[in-house]
Amino acid sequence: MVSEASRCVAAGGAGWIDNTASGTGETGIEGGSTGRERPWSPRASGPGGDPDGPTDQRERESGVATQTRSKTARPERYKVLLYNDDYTPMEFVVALLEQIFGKGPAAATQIMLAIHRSGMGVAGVFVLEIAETKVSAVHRAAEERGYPLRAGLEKE
Ligand code: TYC
Repeated sequence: MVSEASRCVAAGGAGWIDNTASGTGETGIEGGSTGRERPWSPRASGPGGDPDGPTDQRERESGVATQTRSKTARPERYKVLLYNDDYTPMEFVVALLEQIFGKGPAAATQIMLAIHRSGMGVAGVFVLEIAETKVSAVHRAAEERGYPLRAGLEKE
């Protein structure tokens, strides 16, 4: 899922830009004020100007009427789960939590023991592509050594 973090918005009347300087050339975008344009329109000029003010395209071209949306899209995140088994050595799981998931020795040991006792545990939380890469890394490392350790994903 991808969505824009920001977009162009109309400067007119939004109240977040100092309109008093607009239309006088003080914006530094366009000089040649005729005094006829709406005060918030840095590009409208003279009798031929659009009385309705700037279009989105104008705002985009002016490069000034942008605003960061307060509502930012948050990518979905996924838990990477590790499952217990009877054969994978504890030290291997701890090393893997340190190397693949960036845990410190104490946290890695705690997570490993929680998995050992409860059957499953969360190794980390990531956006989907990273989570999938972590799962693959776990499976590859375990298979290289002939251990049956399994990892999986769960949407947060
Ligand atoms: N149960 C394993 C043992 O006793 C250790 C282990 C912990 C295995 C966590 C997998 O995800 C795991 N050697």
